[in-house]
Order: sequence, then structure tokens, then C-alpha cells
Amino acid sequence: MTAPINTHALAASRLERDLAGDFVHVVEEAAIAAARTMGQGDREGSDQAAVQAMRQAFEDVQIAGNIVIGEGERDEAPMLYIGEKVGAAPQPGIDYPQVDIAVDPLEGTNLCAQGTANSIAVLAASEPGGLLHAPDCYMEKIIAGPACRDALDIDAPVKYNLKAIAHCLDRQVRDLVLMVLDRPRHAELISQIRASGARIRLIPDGDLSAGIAAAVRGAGVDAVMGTGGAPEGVLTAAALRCLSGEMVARLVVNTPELKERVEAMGIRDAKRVYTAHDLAPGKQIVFAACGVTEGALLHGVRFFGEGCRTHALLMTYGSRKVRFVDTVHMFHEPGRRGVRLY
Ligand code: VTB
Repeated sequence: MTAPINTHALAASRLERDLAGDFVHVVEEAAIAAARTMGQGDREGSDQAAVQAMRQAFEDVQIAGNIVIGEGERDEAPMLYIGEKVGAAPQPGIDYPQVDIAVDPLEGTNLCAQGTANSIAVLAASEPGGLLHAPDCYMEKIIAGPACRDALDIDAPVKYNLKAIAHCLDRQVRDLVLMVLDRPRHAELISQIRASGARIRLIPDGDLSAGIAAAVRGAGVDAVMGTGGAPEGVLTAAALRCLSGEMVARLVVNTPELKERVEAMGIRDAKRVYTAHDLAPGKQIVFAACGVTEGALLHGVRFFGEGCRTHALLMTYGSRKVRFVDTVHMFHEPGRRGVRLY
């Protein structure tokens, strides 16, 4: 007797293969809308533009999508809030695949509002349960490349972790480059890194793209350390799963309200140390990011009158692919000057 077909498992297995292109489209649309606001000095306006465009682009994707990381709780965000259902309108008789989705429609709102480097539009998708439902609080993080497998310890002194990273990378601590968010809360961390002799690149925002840079070779960053957003942490973990990167992280739960919220989200141990696998345990993971402003990894959106060009990163965990998607968007039929490719 043949086993009955599990339609949900089948749907999940198709997530990476069938939907990756749709997810690229979603981040491209968010990036284009945000890029229109670049340098306007209006971070909320930039964020709103990205959120609206992303929300609308989801309407063309044939999924039963569930936002697990989004713009905030239902009562504080009108769109892409946690628990919001996204995707094409249901059709009778068609079973759209269930997909959990984490979004950051504009990672680095300040960067976009100021027209500085490295703002991106991001999403990660997985089968249901494949991405941690994390509250919008801070998260302590140490992120490095695959060479540092099991070598990071979030409870150990900074010096210990730097020695461990240097050892894994077969170099001296003074050769390391650490990326750290430039925040007053990191004063002690920064002085400890400096005292150890390692070098630092302070970043104004965007510890998600920093995490990706630390996980790959050739980006000039060996590790990211410090406290950033937990939602960005889950998205970073999804990217790291695709790149076999290493991460240890812990939520910063420092108020009774937050403790309650964390419990309500089903997290029993608020002090738990998470790895990338714990934060993004999915068997099928799609990570898509599109450059908004020019960046180290991705170009920003370039407008040229009759269209624009976007640069996106698409990674899939199960099928082990990293793709760079360079797209020319024609806003209307190309005129006499033709399609611009260079
Ligand atoms: C970081 C950074 C983000 O938030 O996660 C940071 O990567 C953490 O919050 O780009 P603070 O700004 O309060 O330090 C961002 O800056 C914006 O979401």
C-alpha cells in the first residue's frame, strides 16, 4: 500500500524551489519604494514606504503566509504586524503552502533617510515553525564564520572569544576586525576589544548585513559583537543557516513587562543561549535581501528615468544556493533609447 501524500510536507518542500523568485520580487519592491525616499531625512516615511510596498507585493504571492517577525505587535503596527496573514487571496480548491515569514522591510531606516551605505530590504521564509517568534527587544550577539563552529561563548570574557576566533581563523587577535554598533551601551565592549589589540569597525546601524559579512570570506570582517535588535537577530540567523555561519545570542529581557511578553510568546527560558539553528530551525529557508542604498554586499537602487536597477541576494538553505539577482525594472515600455543594461 502506498503511503498517503502529505500535502503540507509537499508544500513545504516546494517553498525554496517555487517561491524564491517571488520573495526576491517582494524585497525588490520594498527596496525601490524606500530608495525613492533616500536622503529625505524622514526615517518613518522611508520605513512606511518600504512596509507598504512589501505588503502589497505579498498580495501576488500564492502562499498562506504568517508574519512571525514584523513591524511590531498587532496594536502598534498597521501592516506586517506579528500574526498578520499575507499572500494572495485564497482560491476555492487551491491549497496554498503555509509559510512563516520574518520581515524587515527597511533594515537601517536611518541609513536610508540619510542616504548612507548599507540599508537593505529583507525577508526570510520557512515552513511553519522554522523561525523563532522573537519579541521586539534587544539581543546580545556574537556572529562569525563557519570556521568558528562551537567556539563562541556568550558568557565568556571578550578576550576569550577574540582568542578563540583568532585561533579558528589561524591568525593573531591583532589581525581581527570586529564590527560593533556604535552605541553608548557598547563603551565597555569596545574598550575591551581595543585592550585586546583587535581592530574595530564601528557601524551606525545595520548589524544584519554586518552579520552576513562576518559569515562570508573576503568581506573584511571577522566577527560581529554586541547588542542589537532581536528581530534582526532571527533574520541574521536565517542568513547564517544558508551560509553555515556561527552565532550565539541571548534575548535581553530586563523589565517585568518584557518578561511577560516573552512568556506569552511561548519562550520558557528567557535567558536561553541560542545558536543560529535555534533561532531559525527551518528545514526549508529562503533569505532574500535587496540593497536600498549602496552597500558593501549589494548595490543600492539606481533610477534612470524609464526604470531602475536593483541588486538582491537570494539564499536557500535546503538547496544550498547563494544567488545575486541583478534586475532591470522597466516602469513602462522602453522608449527609443532602449533598455539600459550598463
Ligand atoms: C540594530 C541595527 C538596526 O536597530 O539592530 C539596532 O542593526 C538596535 O537598536 O539597523 P538601537 O538602534 O536602539 O541600538 C537598528 O539600528 C534599526 O532597526
